[in-house]
Amino acid sequence: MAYFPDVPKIAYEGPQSKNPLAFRYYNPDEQIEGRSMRDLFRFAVAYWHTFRGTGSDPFGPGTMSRPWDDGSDSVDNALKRVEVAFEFIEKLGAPFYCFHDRDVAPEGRTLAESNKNFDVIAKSLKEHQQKSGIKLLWGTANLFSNPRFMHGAATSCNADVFAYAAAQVKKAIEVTHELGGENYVFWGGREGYQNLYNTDMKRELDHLAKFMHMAVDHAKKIGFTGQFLFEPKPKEPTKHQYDFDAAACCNFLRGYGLWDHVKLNIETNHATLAGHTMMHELAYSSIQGKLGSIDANTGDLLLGWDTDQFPTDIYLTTQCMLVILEQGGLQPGGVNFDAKVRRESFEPIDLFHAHVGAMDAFARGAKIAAAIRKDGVLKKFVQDRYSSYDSGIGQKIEEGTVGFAELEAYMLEKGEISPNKSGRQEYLENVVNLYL
Ligand code: XLS
Ligand code: NI
Ligand code: NI
Repeated sequence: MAYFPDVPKIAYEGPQSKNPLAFRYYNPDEQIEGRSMRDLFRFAVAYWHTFRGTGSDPFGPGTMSRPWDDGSDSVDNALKRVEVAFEFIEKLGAPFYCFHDRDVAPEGRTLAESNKNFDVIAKSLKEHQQKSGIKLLWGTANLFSNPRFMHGAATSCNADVFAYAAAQVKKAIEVTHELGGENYVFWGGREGYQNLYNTDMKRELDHLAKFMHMAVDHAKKIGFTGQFLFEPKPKEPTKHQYDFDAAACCNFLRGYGLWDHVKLNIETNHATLAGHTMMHELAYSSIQGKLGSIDANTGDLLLGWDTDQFPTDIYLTTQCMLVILEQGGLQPGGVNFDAKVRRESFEPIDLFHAHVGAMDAFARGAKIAAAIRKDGVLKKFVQDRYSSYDSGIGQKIEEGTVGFAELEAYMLEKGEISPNKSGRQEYLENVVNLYL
C-alpha cells in the first residue's frame, strides 16, 4: 500500500527545474571536495517531528492530516507508521533516520511492557532497514514527556527516577545497537533547573556525569561502538539547562572524564537560543575536536523559543558547510533534520516540500562553501591576519619560549607596536556574497 500515492521517488533535475518535488542541487553522486553528497551530508529524517508531530501548540490541539494514523498509541498504529516512515524516507532518498524510543514505540503500562513494545517495533524497523538500505544515524531516549520526569531524569532529586531513566537508556542503546545505529544522542530533556532555592546543582551535575559514564560502560559491555553525542541547548524546558552551549558541554565533558567518549550534536535553533550563531557553535566544537553531528533546523529570530523550522537560508547552510568541510565531514555523524512543518502546513505533501527544500539548501550551501574554499579567499585573509605569529616574537609566544620579562624587554626596545591592519569585515561579507 502506498501512503504517498502522488509522490514519485524524488529525483535530481538540476537548478533550472521548477518541479517542487525534485532536487535542484542535491545530487547524491556528485562529488564535493572528494566525497559524494550522499556521504558528505548523511541526511537523516527525524522520526519524532515527521511521523509523530501533530501540530499542537499551547493554544490548541493538533492540525495535521495523517490519513494513515488512527491517532491511538497502539502497537498496530506504530507498526503502520513504520511502513509510512520507510515509504517516505525511501521516496525522499535520505540515507538515514533518527528516533527517540517513545516516538517509534508506545510506552506501556509498565517498563517491561514498554520494552516489549519497543522490541516489536524494532523488529519491524530492522526488516524495513534491510529491505530499503536506509540506516539509523542515531537513537535516543525520551526522558522528558512522562510526568515522572518532572524534576529531570539523571538530574532528578528522586533516585528512582534516575534508575528508571537508566533502564530506559540501557534499552535504547541496546535497540540502537541492534539496528546498527552509528551514534547515540543525549539531549538533557529536563536536565536543568528552574530555581536554586530548591536545587543542589553540584549533586545534579555529578549525577548527570555518573549517568553518562554508566551509558558509556554499558555500551562497552554490549559491544556498541557508535559515537555518543551530547546536544547543547540553553533553555526550554528548564530555565537553566546544564547543556547550555558547546563551551559549557565541553567543560562538563572535560571536567567529568567523559572527554574521550562523547562528542557534540549541534542544533541551529539551540545555538541561537544561547545567543550564538550556528557557525560559532560549529566552529567552537570543531576546534575542540568535538563536532560529531548536527541537528539541521532553524529558529525564528523574532521568536524566543525552539521553533524547529526547516533550514532554507543559503547563508546559514553556507556557513555550516564552511565549518563542516574544513573538518572533513561529520561521519559517523550526519545532518539530521530536527525540524517540523508549521501547524498550518498540515497536508502530507508539506513533509516532502520541507525535506526536499532543506536538503537542497544544504547542497547549495555546500557548493558555495566549496567554491569559497577553492579560491581560498577567507583562509588566506585569516592566515595573513595572524602572520605576526609566524616568525619573530609571535613565533616565540606560540612556542612558549618567552615570558612576561622577555616580552617587556622586547617592547621596551621596540618602543611601539607594528601598526594594526583593518579587519575588513565589510569587504569579506561582500566577497562571500560574490559566491551566492
Ligand atoms: C529538543 C532537542 C531534541 C533532541 C533529541 O529540543 O532538539 O529533539 O534533538 O532528543
Ligand atoms: Ni535536536
Ligand atoms: Ni531542539
